[in-house]
Amino acid sequence: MPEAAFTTCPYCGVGCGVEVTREADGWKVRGDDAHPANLGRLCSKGAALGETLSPDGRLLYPEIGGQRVNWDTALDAVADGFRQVIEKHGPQAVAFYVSGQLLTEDYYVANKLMKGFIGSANIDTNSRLCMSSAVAAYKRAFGTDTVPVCYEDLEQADLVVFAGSNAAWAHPVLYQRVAAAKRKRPHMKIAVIDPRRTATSDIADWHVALKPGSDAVLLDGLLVHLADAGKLDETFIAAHTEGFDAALDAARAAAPTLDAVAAACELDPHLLAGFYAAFTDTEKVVTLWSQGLNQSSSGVDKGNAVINLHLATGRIGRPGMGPFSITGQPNAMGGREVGGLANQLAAHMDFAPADVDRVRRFWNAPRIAAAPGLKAVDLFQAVTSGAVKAVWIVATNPAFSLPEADAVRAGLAGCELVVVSDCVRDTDTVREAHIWLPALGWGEKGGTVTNSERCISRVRPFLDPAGEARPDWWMFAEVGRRLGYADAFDFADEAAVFREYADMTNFENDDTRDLRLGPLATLDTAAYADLQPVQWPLADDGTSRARLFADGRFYHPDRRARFVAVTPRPPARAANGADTLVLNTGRLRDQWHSMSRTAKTARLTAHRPEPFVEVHPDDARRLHLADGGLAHLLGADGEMLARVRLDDGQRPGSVFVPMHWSDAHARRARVNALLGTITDPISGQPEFKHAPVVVAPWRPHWQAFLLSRQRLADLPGEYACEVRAKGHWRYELAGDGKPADWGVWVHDTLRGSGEWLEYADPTGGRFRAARLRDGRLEAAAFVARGDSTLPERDWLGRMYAEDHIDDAARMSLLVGRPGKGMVDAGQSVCSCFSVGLNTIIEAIREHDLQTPEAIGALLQAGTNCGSCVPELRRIIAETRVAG
Ligand SMILES: Nc1nc2c(c(=O)[nH]1)N[C@H]1C(S)=C(S)[C@@H](COP(=O)(O)OP(=O)(O)OC[C@H]3O[C@@H](n4cnc5c(=O)[nH]c(N)nc54)[C@H](O)[C@@H]3O)O[C@H]1N2
Ligand SMILES: Nc1nc2c(c(=O)[nH]1)N[C@H]1C(S)=C(S)[C@@H](COP(=O)(O)OP(=O)(O)OC[C@H]3O[C@@H](n4cnc5c(=O)[nH]c(N)nc54)[C@H](O)[C@@H]3O)O[C@H]1N2
Ligand code: SF4
Ligand SMILES: [Mo]
Repeated sequence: MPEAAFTTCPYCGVGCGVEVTREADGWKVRGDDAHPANLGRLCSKGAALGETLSPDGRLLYPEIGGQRVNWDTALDAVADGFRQVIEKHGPQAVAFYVSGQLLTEDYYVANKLMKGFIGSANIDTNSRLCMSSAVAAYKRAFGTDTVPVCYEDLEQADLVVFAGSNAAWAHPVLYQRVAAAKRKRPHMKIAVIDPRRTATSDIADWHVALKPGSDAVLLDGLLVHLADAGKLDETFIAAHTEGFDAALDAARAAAPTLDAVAAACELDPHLLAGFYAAFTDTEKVVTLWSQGLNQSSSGVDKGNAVINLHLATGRIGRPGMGPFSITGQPNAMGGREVGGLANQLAAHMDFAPADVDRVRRFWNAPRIAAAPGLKAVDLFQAVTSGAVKAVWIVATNPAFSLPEADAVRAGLAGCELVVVSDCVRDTDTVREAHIWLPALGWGEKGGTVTNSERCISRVRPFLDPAGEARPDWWMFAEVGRRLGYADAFDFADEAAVFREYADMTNFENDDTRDLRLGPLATLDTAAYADLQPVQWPLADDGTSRARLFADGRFYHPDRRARFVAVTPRPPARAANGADTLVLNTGRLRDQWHSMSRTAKTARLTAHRPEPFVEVHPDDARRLHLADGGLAHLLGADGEMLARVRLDDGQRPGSVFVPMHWSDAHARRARVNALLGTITDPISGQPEFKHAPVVVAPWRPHWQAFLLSRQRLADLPGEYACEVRAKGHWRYELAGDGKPADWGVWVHDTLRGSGEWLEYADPTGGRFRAARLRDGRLEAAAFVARGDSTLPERDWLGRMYAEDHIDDAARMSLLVGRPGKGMVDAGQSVCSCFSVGLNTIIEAIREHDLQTPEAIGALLQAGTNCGSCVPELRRIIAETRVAG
């Protein structure tokens, strides 16, 4: 294996290039200065990649029924299992569920097997939950699923609108590029459309904090405003589009006046007028949208409402402008290219008869699927009903990430055959498998990914495989061979897969499909190994295009784009804002989905260590929710527990819960247990952003936290959460039924040799214990009554770095308060340099710091990836107000 490699970050769709080098103390990860996506930058997650590579927790060997087997046995079992179901019940009774975190090569082979050879289109992907609404919107408008802009457009724009995107946390490097461009060109304006205040709205000139789910009214109103202000591009509309009049009529009906929009969206009319005026008067506008629009029961219409604005003003295909659906996962785009969704075929073909025939001939496919397959939510309902009897789940965790997650899990538990390929041994989905296939992880596997601006980058291996892990494409090819299709799946390596895919993009493509990889179809293995980032479409001579549709030619048969008439629909299940609040869910800065990698590094878990619900102080007062207390959340389909965080940036009547906690890291903290299977009728994308929820205080009889150098299992409590901290594990616990004797229980749980310190106050309900060995802290337990408070965690955790716990520190352990000279840095704010909240507040007070830059100069916080800068600014404001 090499000592250094250039590869691509495995997290978000920005697709940053990274340079990894082996150094004495492990792998060092830096931003690749030459990569066009990030030009050397990395965010907190990318920068911490080197700390996530340890083999602990990995799935290392194939297993059947929990028993280790060899690969041949496992693959034979998969092939036999699928063959038997197909023979008995037909190809519609089997399914694959794959992921935007697969590489293009993996994705391509999976698709070829299911759609071309098994003969069913029951292969869908978690991208269904992610950007299938945007795909459908692009296809309706352009006749092709194509992002017409590039990242530079965001820097060249005079107005960037973030609609339903918290890019500062979800696409940090791209957000940093926008923030830097704004610093350079202060006349550049930013609007953020989001019901809650976010880190992204930190740089907003207009934070349009609209009523949840009301975006279509806002966007329709803007179309009306453009028309009334005489700012339409009549020439473009006439020459290149269809359907404008109907779209404007629908918009007028829904949003006749600015005041009507302000009322419907519950916005200040002045703020709305300011935003509308900026959009109307600025030529170079990029509207970047994400899950706040997509994850909605009318997500496709919302995407089209955005695109309508750009078509109506001709602001498309030219520098600094365009409608930009940003993708979430590292290879969501690659999946779209090779037909990852159940309603597409590979290489931008779909189920039109001519396409089906072309794909059949290209693959020489014996049993090509002729009609779309089941979309994710329907697919798992079919698993539950028994219509699908064998399912192979790859690189995704549906028992965690789909709505009605408990039902999905129950469906898997009742399914005849569940095959799971994953890198880790314990996820909510992996627990339900019959056959486990260990997959190569980041650093071990090679292939390509496509980022949000259509840029294809190489992912390169630099680590030996963990255990017997193998590439996903290889597993599909091996099963294909075992099903009798040796020739079709005879790929020597991933380069061979890539060539075939690239060739398919060129096949009978007389500019009827914009996706073309031209000369990449003939890359030899060496050239593939060296492939530099390259944006499609590629002409035969290798020239690529950063922007599309500049010529006004689209991909509907008549080459004209389509306006779509959008009649706004409210969220399917309404909350009244009083007894039922709107449950909004989404992402945190330092965690990635079910945290299978990001929870491995203490730097990343420190920012938001526990599952929480963010509540506006007014709602909290009304509902008797205390900051730092626990809450019970009841949705239509399930319930959860979470820590309460008060935040006045929350919209009153709405709460925010991060999506990240699953049973692998916490107990009763799966937010998707609450959400119903409401989907967009066209795209099938679930409504993850607005569900009614009842939030009430949950008052446990006892609460506790444990610190331990060893990982612990089987802890008591209705509520439990595991946190990887520096040098130790922390467990946050709370419950009603408590152990008979805390002393006995703690000794049992934290057992081991050494010296015990103990403090018990049975009447006060307090119990504290610590075990020291060779002068170092091994384990500690802090128990209190449910209505009292526990010590701060940060300074206690820091004791794990000490080689000798002196008398003063022992005393501190027992009284639960930092002693003289011990610092309580508080919860982490900057994860790059591990700088805590208390340290920052103190520095602001002591040195009268007024800017994030001043904090950075003193404490380094915010000077590396910059992701915490919005938070620093808020801390400054709040500290200065508090005095
Ligand atoms: N740190 C981190 N980054 C990630 C990921 C991760 O897990 N962690 N995942 C990646 C993936 S797969 C994806 S898809 C992207 C998602 O990236 P984003 O879509 O930016 O992230 P979310 O937090 O899901 O949601 C965005 C915002 O939508 C807002 N919203 C809720 N309701 C509405 C509404 O009615 N209207 C509007 N306008 N906004 C609303 C939410 O308040 C939230 O701030 O992130 C990617 N990047
Ligand atoms: N409430 C709520 N729910 C949501 C969302 C939301 O905003 N709110 N967002 C939705 C969105 S946009 C998304 S994208 C999904 C994400 O949800 P999931 O896809 O379910 O989440 P991950 O934790 O990323 O799961 C990826 C799994 O793949 C494994 N893995 C990683 N690399 C590889 C590989 O190369 N091969 C194999 N075989 N396995 C690998 C990891 O170990 C991990 O277990 O969640 C969706 N669910
Ligand atoms: S922005 Fe961060 S998570 Fe996204 S690709 Fe870049 S380094 Fe990775
Ligand atoms: Mo996503």
